[in-house]
Amino acid sequence: MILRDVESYSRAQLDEIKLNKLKWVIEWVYDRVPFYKQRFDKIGLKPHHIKTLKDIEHVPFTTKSDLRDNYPFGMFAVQMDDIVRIHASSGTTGKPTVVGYTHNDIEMWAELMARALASAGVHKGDILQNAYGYGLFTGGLGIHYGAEKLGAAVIPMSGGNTQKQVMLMQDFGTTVLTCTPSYALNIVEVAREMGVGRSSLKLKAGVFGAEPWTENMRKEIEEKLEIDAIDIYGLSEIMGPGVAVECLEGKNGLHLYEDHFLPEIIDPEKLQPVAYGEKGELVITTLTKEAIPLVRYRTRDLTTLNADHCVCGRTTLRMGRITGRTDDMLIIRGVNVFPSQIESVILKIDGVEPYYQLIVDRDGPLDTLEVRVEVNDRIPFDEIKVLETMERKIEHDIKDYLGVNARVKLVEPKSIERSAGKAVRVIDKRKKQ
Ligand code: DLL
Repeated sequence: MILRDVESYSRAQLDEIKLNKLKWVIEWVYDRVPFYKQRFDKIGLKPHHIKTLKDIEHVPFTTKSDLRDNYPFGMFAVQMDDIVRIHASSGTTGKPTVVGYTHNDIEMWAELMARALASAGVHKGDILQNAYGYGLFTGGLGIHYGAEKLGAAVIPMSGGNTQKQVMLMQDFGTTVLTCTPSYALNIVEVAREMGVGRSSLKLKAGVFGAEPWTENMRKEIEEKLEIDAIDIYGLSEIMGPGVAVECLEGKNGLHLYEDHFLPEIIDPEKLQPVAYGEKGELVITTLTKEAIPLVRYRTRDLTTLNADHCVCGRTTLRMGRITGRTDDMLIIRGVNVFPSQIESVILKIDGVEPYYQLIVDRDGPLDTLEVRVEVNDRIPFDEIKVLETMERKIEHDIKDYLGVNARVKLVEPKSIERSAGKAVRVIDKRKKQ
């Protein structure tokens, strides 16, 4: 295990680093980004007012719509000739969110991604098959640069072309797979169809993220692939993958790189900070980014932070698994439902596969929720009685756990569309009405 010194600093040392960098970034954005200057001037905030870490609470939040309003480059803090890379994340509607990187930003990102992969147990000598999408999405290139920096051999496969993924995994002796958790399952399925057994693969670990997944999903992937499945988190606005990652030793929360990012958890309604351990929305201030530094960026991701001791020796704050996004929350007849909660219920049931979709609709004034789940091929799909019994059982468990009435519909193996990137879990028909 390789630990950078900074990863095992005392809280006081980490706080000192963070405070110095916080002062730097506040001044950097005030001097260079008109958006921030106007925001700060409006409330009389000057960079020298930031004297302690707690002073961050006086700084206004930044949101995704601020990025959209300043599309494409209005939030950049450097001249365009200092930009060496541009990425963008596509939203469901309208223009994408655009981010830029200076040469130093790319270096920093590669370094953090190398640290993240090392934390997942990857090292020089590993053969890493990178099945995150290459392109405007940050997953592909983000992982790629980090893996090279670490000295691993990267296979830049990108997402899709699943049979070839399996073939190369076998022929090249891939030891580490990086992709979304839903795509990892898709690869497992195709490997089985191709008759490729586990014994012909050298895979030992997977570094999975970019979409919410549950502990039950981790179990499923680890059992099917006989690997360690590590959770990695990030978002384009803040950098891309590598903002936080689990360690191989603990696999219990994601260490957040506090020497580069200042995290807070807030109550998304009251907009006030909450205590360690309490769930809320993750807010991040970048501490070292030059091209597009963001101050108090509201990620919309729901999680917790804790400062508990970790077996790996890292002292940085750990973030809980992301349970959903504030904008992914479905409200079904007044009950708040996150797709990940449904996932954790259905994956406990024997005979179903981890492929599911939630269809939300309206029946007159009432919301309806249909949960489509695939059965595995051991369930006789023509025996209606068996299916009905299973459906009622899952409906009961969902009601019990979430307090919501759902209609469960078991569907045939392989009938739910597979994804090579982020899985589409929700079809909300109400939005089209
Ligand atoms: O998904 C960056 C990334 C690439 C992360 C590869 C990890 C691996 P975006 O496309 O901007 O960037 O989407 C960011 O995805 O705000 C979360 O809602 C979600 N997300 C990312 N990682 C996780 C994770 C990349 N480990 C958005 N668990 C974020 C749950 C995640 N959700």
